[in-house]
Amino acid sequence: MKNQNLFAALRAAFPESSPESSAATLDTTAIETDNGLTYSWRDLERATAMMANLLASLRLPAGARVAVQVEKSVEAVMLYLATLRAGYVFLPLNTAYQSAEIEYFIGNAEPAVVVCSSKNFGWVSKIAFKAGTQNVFTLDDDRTGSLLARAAHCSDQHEVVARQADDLAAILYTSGTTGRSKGAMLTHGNLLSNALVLKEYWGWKPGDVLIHALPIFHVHGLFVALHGALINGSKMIWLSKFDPKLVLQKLPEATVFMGVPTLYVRLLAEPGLNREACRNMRLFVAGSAPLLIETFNEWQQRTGHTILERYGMSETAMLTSNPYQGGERRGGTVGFALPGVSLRVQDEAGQSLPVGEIGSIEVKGPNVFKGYWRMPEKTREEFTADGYFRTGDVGKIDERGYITIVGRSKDLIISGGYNVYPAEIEDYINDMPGVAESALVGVPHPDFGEVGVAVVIAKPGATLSASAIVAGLKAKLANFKIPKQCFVASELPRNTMGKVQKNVLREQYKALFS
Ligand code: MLC
Ligand code: AMP
Repeated sequence: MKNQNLFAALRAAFPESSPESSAATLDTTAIETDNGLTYSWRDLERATAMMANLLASLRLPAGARVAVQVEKSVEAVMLYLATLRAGYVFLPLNTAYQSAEIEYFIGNAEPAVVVCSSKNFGWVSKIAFKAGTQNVFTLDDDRTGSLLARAAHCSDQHEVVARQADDLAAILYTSGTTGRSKGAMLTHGNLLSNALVLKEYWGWKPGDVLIHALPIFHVHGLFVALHGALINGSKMIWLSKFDPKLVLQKLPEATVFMGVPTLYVRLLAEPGLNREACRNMRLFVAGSAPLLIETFNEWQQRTGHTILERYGMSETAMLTSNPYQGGERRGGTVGFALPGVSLRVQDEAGQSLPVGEIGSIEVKGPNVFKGYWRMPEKTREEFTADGYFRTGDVGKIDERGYITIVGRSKDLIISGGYNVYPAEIEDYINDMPGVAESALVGVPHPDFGEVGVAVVIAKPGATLSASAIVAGLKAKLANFKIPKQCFVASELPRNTMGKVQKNVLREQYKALFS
């Protein structure tokens, strides 16, 4: 049977093997970085082989997880590709996560290998060794660290390990509305099918150049953008961090850009963003959070380009997309279900709803994940009897088939494209001395789209300080999870059942940042 390893499919698109790009060879540029480095396809081929050989030399058990919390760099991409190549499972972690968060992920996933920044080696290795991890390496964004030092001694020849479509390629932690984060298990088949569909649907072609400006620990930057360029044998302009001025400067050299809505908002604030700057661009993709219609319209006016909005999840990769060609890209909608994806809108009784009616979005397809890591119960709960995954998003389908997301049934705030789970933040606040209870709600924000605002109630006789609560959270949680405002109030609004009315709080604070 053909090797279904995702890496094998990506490598097959490297220029030398591609009949479409006869001018390109393995020695042409695959990645150009913002600090002046260039990497050829041959560099990717060799370095991933060396790192894969290093992983193989560790004699890891089948299905071993390689957990990685490092700054964005080309070497970090190589490590991701090498993990696939060697047949292991990649587990990316947001660099903003602090020790309590990392302790949970490492304890839950039990990775055989952990790779971290050298500045974090002290505390990360302590957590890892305690959890039974035997191999902890460092990797920094200046091409230093023990991982590269060790890989430098390994052979640059490596045969891609055979994997079946159903074998795990990655685990992405995504939090739940209750309880702790869940690891979404994505297979080689999930990721490859999605990459191939998007290559076709978004019209990737020879000569395309992608500006990669997203973090590489979530679906958007790690899979959609990266796989898109690699499976098309396309060059990437690699930005270690999103910087609107730098993107603007690089736009004339590029044809494709992908971003969360905040990136578009920040680019629009640049006076130099105009048609001329976008003259060679072919495609702007937005997703991970709702794109405001104002942003969509202003982008069209300023650049002459219509942003293509799509919709996805960690559990499913990409689900829907506005059309690239042969149809209108409609602002405020996320387009159509991608080829191979079945999407339906259901009522509470599990019946499909007619056109225009609002209900729960459920999906099925080769892109839908295998389940939550070591949580069979939770996995069963999130799938219907006929195999559809419950996204937790609420939406409708219009008469032309365009899907609009109108809200979420899951209690989730999406801030600048990052997910913040109120239950997690509330748990931390509720554990603080003198706190009786708390509620975190999402309110509109001009830059991040939505941000968290905390309302905290003191125990009788206790005095609370909002700034002390925020400081307490900062010491424990990733920075993007910190509420942008915190209020100490006398009570929380409740319905007759005693349930906190978060909608009332959202209404109360909706103009806080306008
Ligand atoms: C940073 N900050 C945020 C934040 N990012 N606050 C809320 N939400 C965010 N997303 C805060 C920090 O806490 C800090 O606050 C201050 O802003 C500056 O931090 P920074 O790191 O310098 O910020 P910046 O570099 O400007 O980052 C903003 C950003 C980044 C928009 C570039 O958040 C980002 O890259 N977002 C993209 C996330 C993404 O890739 N999502 C895809 C998920 S995949 P303080 O107070 O400490 O100074 C997915 C599926 C799908 O959802 O469909 O794609
Ligand atoms: P994550 O768990 O980080 O993968 O986030 C997935 C969630 O992001 C989805 O369930 C949606 O709620 C949201 N999302 C992704 N793309 C879009 C979009 N284009 N519009 C609105 N919400 C989106």
